[in-house]
Amino acid sequence: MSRRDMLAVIKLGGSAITIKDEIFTPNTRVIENIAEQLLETWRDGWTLILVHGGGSYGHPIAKKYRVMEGYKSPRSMLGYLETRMAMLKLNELLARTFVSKGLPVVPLHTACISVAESGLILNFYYTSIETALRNNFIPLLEGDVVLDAERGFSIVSGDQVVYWLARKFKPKKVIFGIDVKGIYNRDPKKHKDAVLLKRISIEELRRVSLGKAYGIDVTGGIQSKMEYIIKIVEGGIPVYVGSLLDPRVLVQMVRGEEGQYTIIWPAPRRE
Ligand code: IP8
Repeated sequence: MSRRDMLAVIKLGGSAITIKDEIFTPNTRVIENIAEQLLETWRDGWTLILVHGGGSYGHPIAKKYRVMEGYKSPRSMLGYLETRMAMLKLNELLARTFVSKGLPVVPLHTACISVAESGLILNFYYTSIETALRNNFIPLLEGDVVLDAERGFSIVSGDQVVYWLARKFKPKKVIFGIDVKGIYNRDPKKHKDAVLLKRISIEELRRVSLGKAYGIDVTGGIQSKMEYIIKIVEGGIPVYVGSLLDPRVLVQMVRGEEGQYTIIWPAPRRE
């Protein structure tokens, strides 16, 4: 079996791993549970690449200093650094929890292995990730503030990072862990009768909604997430979307077991 057959790229959404409206507050219970679930999949033999979002660490600081607009003044440089430090803090917290549970994660900060142009990744230094994988580490990347050839610096979402990783490594599956059960026929945060769609095509995905981003989101929230999901599925890779607040769904998604989550399946290829 090739590495690709057991490779999963997993996004750990900021709204699940942090308390989104309380600045610098991790959701410790959820993070510990994620570590336990990841350990089970690791023991099953899965190769993992992890990417986490900003939640109440990166987003409020980036918004305060308008970091997404790039370099404007020396104060904006301070904003870049503050945001970077906030993301480092969250990344370290995750790494320490994961390592304490026995997962050999290696933080590979997106800011150090990529350069952007107008907010879009231009170069990605994959060699670090390849070398980490070859040595049985679990790379841990993040949505980050990245040096930008046009704007000085800009924010690259974890979803964009996941897309680049999927393009390069062609994993068996990409998983987006979020704070709702998956993709619904209507916005579940507004409509009580919204129905979870368990298996859908890209065409159906284009017609439905994950619900509006909750709290501060400087990287385009749900709309931008949908666009990256569509691009990944168009590349022939199934995307799983499910809740990290549920204690078992992450394991179920990695193993492909029955559960309450959504799979967006690529169209069968015509030879
Ligand atoms: O939460 C954004 O990553 P995301 C990271 O995946 C920063 O959109 C720096 C706000």
